[in-house]
Amino acid sequence: MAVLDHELVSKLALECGFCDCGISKADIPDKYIKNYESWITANNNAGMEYLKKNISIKSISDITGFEARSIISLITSYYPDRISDFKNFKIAKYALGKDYHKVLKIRGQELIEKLKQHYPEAEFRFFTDSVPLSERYFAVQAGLGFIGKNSCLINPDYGSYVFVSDIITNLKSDKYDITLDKDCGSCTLCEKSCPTQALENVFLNANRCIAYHTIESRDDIPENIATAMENQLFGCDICQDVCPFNKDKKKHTNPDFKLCEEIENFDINLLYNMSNRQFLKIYKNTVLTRAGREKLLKTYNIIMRKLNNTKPI
Ligand code: B12
Ligand code: SF4
Ligand code: SF4
Repeated sequence: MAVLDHELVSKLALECGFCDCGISKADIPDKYIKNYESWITANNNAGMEYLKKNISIKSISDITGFEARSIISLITSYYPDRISDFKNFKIAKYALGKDYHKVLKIRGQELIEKLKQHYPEAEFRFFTDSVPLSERYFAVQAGLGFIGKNSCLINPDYGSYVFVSDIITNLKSDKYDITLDKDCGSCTLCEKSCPTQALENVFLNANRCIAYHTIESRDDIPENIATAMENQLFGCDICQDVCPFNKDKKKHTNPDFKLCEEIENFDINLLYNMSNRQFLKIYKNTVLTRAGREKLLKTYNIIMRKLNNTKPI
């Protein structure tokens, strides 16, 4: 059976618009399972029940249906060219460009097509947020960065404002990357800056995380979080903005992650007189649809309440 040529794979990945690429063996070691299990056992997943099923994944081949031998990890910087200046609220940087799931899927498929030209018999499966695996873990194993105390993957060149995606294959590689010998040292800026104290010992407690409450959670934002949060309408970047590893980093060259028109023209007041269906149509190419119109309006209500110093209704 053919063997992946690491140099060739990296070259093709860059051609498809990914910023960096590393290759690791497709193993799920005990360390991974222990980390993951202890995170779930402590209920850090909050209402994201689907994350519990990741515990049962003991082998990557169970997901792919073919024998998984290597994982090609890919990172893509999304630091935008400009930050939109909304008057009363903030939208996290990862949401300022086009929906990364769609953008990266197209790039991933393009990369697979190119790989197929060199390895026609091989199996490849691309994913980004679409299979029950911890993508940061594989990026660390592939030498693309380390996990900071803000729980993000930090790449030495691009910082932490990077998306992670992967291609699983049944091929072995002529070279496997080694993990980087880097860590946060004695810095604890992110832990201290998190307004809701969601970070402890490299792990994030989603019950306390503003990103969870403004994007994923289907429930109302609890009063203790609403009181502590600042003006985050969708997502939160505080623990990354304060990170020294994000200072003076390479800016991205990804037109798809530039501030997109829909976000640049985003006017929260227009959402009041729009149906959910109209909202989904207008914002279909952005990740704002993950929260939806009603959640955005509820969060905005909290932000305005704080701004005007009024009590909850
Ligand atoms: C659920 C989820 C969330 C949840 C929970 C976040 C969390 N920290 O777990 C919420 C909604 C809060 C969230 C928020 C955000 N998310 Co999110 N999210 C995910 C998702 C779907 C699963 C993450 C998961 O499994 N968490 C459970 C924990 C246990 O797993 P983990 O964090 O991956 O941790 C593993 C490693 O860190 C490892 N580990 C820990 N320490 C060490 C040390 C060593 C040496 C090694 C080898 C490994 C290791 O152990 C764990 C596995 O066992 C991933 C996509 C995916 N499938 O991976 C995106 C993902 C993590 N999110 C992403 C992004 C961009 C965000 C936000 C920045 C969005 C925003 N601006 O609001 C924030 C960041 C918040 C933060 N500080 O982490 C990116 C992260 C990119 C990066 N550079 O790290 C991902 C990878 C999506 C992607 N495809 O790019 N997210
Ligand atoms: S994303 Fe915001 S709320 Fe969540 S851990 Fe980071 S600073 Fe805290
Ligand atoms: S702010 Fe400091 S502790 Fe937090 S991730 Fe960055 S370097 Fe690590």
